[in-house]
Amino acid sequence: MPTDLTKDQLDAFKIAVEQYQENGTGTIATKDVAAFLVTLGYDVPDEVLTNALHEIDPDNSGLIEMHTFLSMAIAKFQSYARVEQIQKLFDILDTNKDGYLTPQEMRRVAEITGFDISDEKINEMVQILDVDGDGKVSFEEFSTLFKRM
Ligand SMILES: [Ca+2]
Ligand SMILES: [Ca+2]
Repeated sequence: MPTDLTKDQLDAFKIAVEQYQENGTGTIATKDVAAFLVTLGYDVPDEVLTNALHEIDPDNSGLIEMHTFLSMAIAKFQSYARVEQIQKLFDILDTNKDGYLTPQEMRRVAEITGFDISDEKINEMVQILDVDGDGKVSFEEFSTLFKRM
């Protein structure tokens, strides 16, 4: 069964998020942001990143809230997301490897990234992404999350 592998992969992703977090404070140092983006599957030019960081951390504190950062990454860097990295992320999240993300699997995304999202919100999110209405999110549907938001 690929279950063990899946758990390892999931842990690896979790570790990546935790690794870039400053001592579990929910913040990330601006100097780590570039490496973190690569882990998440974004290939953002330095110039674009510098401008974005300036906007998100105007007082130059050197620390950014993880939440704020992730929201910004999704909003600003969608055109820099690389398909193969999105696929990798999708594979990690698709714990039973059936090629679809269920609300339960989406829930783990929220848990891993530290978002406090209610089940209603998760279901809502799945409903928005679930274009063909089969109750689960395919890779194509998942990709729109990165392209659209
Ligand atoms: Ca699945
Ligand atoms: Ca679907």
